[in-house]
Amino acid sequence: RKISRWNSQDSIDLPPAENPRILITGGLGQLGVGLAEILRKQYGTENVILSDIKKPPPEVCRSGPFVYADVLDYKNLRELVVNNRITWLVHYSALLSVVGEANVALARKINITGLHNVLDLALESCLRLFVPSTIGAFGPSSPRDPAPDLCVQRPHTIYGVSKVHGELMGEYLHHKYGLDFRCLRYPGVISANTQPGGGTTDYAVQIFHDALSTGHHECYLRADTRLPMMHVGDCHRATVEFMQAPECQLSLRTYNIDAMSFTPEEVATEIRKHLPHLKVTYNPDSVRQTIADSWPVRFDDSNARRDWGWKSTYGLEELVSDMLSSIRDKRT
Ligand code: AKB
Repeated sequence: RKISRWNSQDSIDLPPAENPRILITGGLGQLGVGLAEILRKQYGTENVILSDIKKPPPEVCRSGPFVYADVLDYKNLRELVVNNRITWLVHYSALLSVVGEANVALARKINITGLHNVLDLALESCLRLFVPSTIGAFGPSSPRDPAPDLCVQRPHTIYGVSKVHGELMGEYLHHKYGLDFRCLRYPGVISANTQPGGGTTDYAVQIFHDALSTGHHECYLRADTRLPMMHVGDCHRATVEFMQAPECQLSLRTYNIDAMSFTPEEVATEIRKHLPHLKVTYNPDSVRQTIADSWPVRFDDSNARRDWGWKSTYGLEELVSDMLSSIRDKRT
């Protein structure tokens, strides 16, 4: 798409209106690289820029643009957005629940101050902004089975508090100034290729690696702790479909998305259908168990289904066979 300057014969290049230019913050966490891969297939490699404060591994460098971005540095972020003509921002920088409890001051800085920078920039530069929220945005006084989109949210972790703050700030700026803020509450996300970074649901990734290596998993949650979970493929698809949804279809700006709920015992039983010798011992850790006990056991995602057609594809059976075969493939 070319646009003529009114006073010159020159023309300047603009990205096609339907092709967003996307910046992903916190791109080297559990979700950034996979999401970038999908977005790059749809919108072109050069239109999706991954960023982080860490040095990327060579395969990430080979797969497309990567830049340094510190969400605490507003000028650095603004320069990236302006110089790269960014139109969508996916804000993945955050400290998760367990790491957050171990370092509250840092979690407050990254999850709240960093988010404020991103919100200001999105408003200033008219960006479509995606910020993930989580089952962790609920607390012991929320309805747990299922947790609806709109209900009491009084989380007891700094992670949850920062996520509720993000939901409310984004929605406020949407209502007051028209910011195109979009937020999905993710369940625990399970991926074979990337490690989660210090959350309460991490056991549900580790159990697969342990099942295939030592055959023994020591679980830090009780056997009957039920939590909402999702295969990373569903999580990426939900994010892309939600970002692409026309604004007129969105009756909310923050949606729950659901796929399945299981306990450690249930996932272990399903894994034993493939690996009968898996042994799981339970040694509940008080921090993680208390957090898990305050989170929903199931999500009500009927609004996402109705408004923009969300539908998960992986149940527990599909998740387990995919995880085992993907980890096996990576090991060979
Ligand atoms: C965590 O356990 O902290 C995260 C989450 C559910 O948001 N995986």
